[in-house]
Amino acid sequence: IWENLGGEFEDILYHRAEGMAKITINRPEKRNAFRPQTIIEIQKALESARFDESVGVVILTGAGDLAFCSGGDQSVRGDSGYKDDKGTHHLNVLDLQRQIRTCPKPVVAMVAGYAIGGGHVLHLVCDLTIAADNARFGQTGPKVGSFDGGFGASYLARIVGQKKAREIWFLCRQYDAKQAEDMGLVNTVVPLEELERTTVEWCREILQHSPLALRCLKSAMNADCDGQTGLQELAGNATLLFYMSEEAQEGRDAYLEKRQPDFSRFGRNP
Ligand code: 2NE
Repeated sequence: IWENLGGEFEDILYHRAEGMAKITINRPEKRNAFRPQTIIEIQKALESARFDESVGVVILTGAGDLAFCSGGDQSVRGDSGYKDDKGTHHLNVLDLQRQIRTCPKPVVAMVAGYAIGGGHVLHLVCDLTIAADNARFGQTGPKVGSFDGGFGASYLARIVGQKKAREIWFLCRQYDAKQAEDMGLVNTVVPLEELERTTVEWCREILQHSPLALRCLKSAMNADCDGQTGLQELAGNATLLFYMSEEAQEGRDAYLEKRQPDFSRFGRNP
């Protein structure tokens, strides 16, 4: 079903079908570890999906069956971040995490194999996670000299609870798909061969529903965790809805027509 739109990309694949966009990290020889360029490409594809009015839901996944993503590519890790071709050091996956969270369309992680380290945080910040029965989850930061104290810590704790989040980070164990489901880390677990079919089914169900309602719900749930940034997102949706009303349009029209606005026909609801 997928149409390939990823011609310009080296580290990812970008596909679209029936209102779904699919972004695939395509570095299977490194268990889909990301380098700065990988993140830049995912950001571009996600931006493209956001502005594509035919797209209502985005799938994030990894190439092959062995890994969703194994986090930052340690072979390009410099002394202050991950090095790009010019030698600049990045932690640009943090920008991507925020972009996934603020994307006004649902983002669904489709996980086969390892979701580890920064790759684990990527699935975490997606709205839903569909896992194959071979999926394995975990953080490695304290083992490899790294940590994610942002969403990777506080949002993880919101999802699995404080004790479990501390266990995950302090012990750096791996958890199988069933354990992840029991913790509420993933929405469902399916046999590997049914992973894409199930993910597409879930996306089709989402696509039947009101895009504005989904958008407002996502920002409302973000607002509960994301402080003033979360409130800004929620309030931005209130402004969007207000702009769609005759009452707001009367204000705009009066300004453009150089007259006093007449709001008298609009009710003051209790
Ligand atoms: C993912 C895991 C558990 C897979 O194990 P396995 O046994 O299936 O594969 P293997 O043999 O370890 O890996 C296959 C190839 O992929 C490379 C390996 O070096 C190996 O290469 P070759 O020896 O065949 O040449 N590879 C895998 N992950 C890589 C990585 N992240 N960077 C570079 N090469 C990688 C196992 O591979 C594993 O534990 N990987 C490391 C996971 C990890 O520690 N990730 C970094 C966490 S820190 C982070 O992501 C981060 C952050 O904490 C904060 C901000 C930004 C990033």
